[in-house]
Amino acid sequence: MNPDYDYQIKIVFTGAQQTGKSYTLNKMTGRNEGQIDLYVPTIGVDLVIKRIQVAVHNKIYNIKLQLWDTAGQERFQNFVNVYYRNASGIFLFCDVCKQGSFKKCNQLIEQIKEYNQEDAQVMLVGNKIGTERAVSVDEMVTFAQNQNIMFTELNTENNDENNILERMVKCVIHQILLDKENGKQTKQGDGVLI
Ligand SMILES: Nc1nc2c(ncn2[C@@H]2O[C@H](COP(=O)(O)OP(=O)(O)OP(=O)(O)O)[C@@H](O)[C@H]2O)c(=O)[nH]1
Ligand SMILES: [Mg+2]
Repeated sequence: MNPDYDYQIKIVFTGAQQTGKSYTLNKMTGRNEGQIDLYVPTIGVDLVIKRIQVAVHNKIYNIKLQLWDTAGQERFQNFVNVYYRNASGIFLFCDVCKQGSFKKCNQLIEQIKEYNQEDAQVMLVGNKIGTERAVSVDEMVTFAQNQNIMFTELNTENNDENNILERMVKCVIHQILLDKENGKQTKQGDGVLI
């Protein structure tokens, strides 16, 4: 039976605790509607499926997204690392009000490099803008440039979360198409990435 999607894409949300990973994912997917502001620490990982359509080079793609929400608490770190495997996209969250959460990105990016062999598209997300900030845009831009990853600031009050998701998915599809063009037999090139 043919699947009802063109690509299945795994995207992981990572970052220090309370950086707003689950909050953002809830807004993207409608999960836990009504209790979205409550802080309930993620225990281990959660999986949410979302289907979207995106246009790349004038073609519409049906995408099945596996969105993996991971725990930021240190005690889960080893457990979480395993989930970077086979991911095509990784959101690396930082709370712009907390320097500690930005420092943690140094550690997390090394773990991503170690556990993700697929060269996932990584996007640093400066979250909670609009509150008193402790991390400057310059610091985050420099980090993103040095690590050769994407960068965005996120204002969920403007419903920006779906824009960053679409941007991520488009980047992943571009990479899949590029790999195909170059005859690179990646898992992505097979059309299904789990
Ligand atoms: N002001 C503000 N608060 C936010 C924003 N995003 C999340 N929060 C709040 O931050 C707290 C933590 O959010 P979570 O999304 O649960 O944090 P998390 O990163 O999933 O944390 P762990 O699961 O422990 O790793 C919650 O109380 C949210 O309401 C934001 O953009 N602005
Ligand atoms: Mg969480």
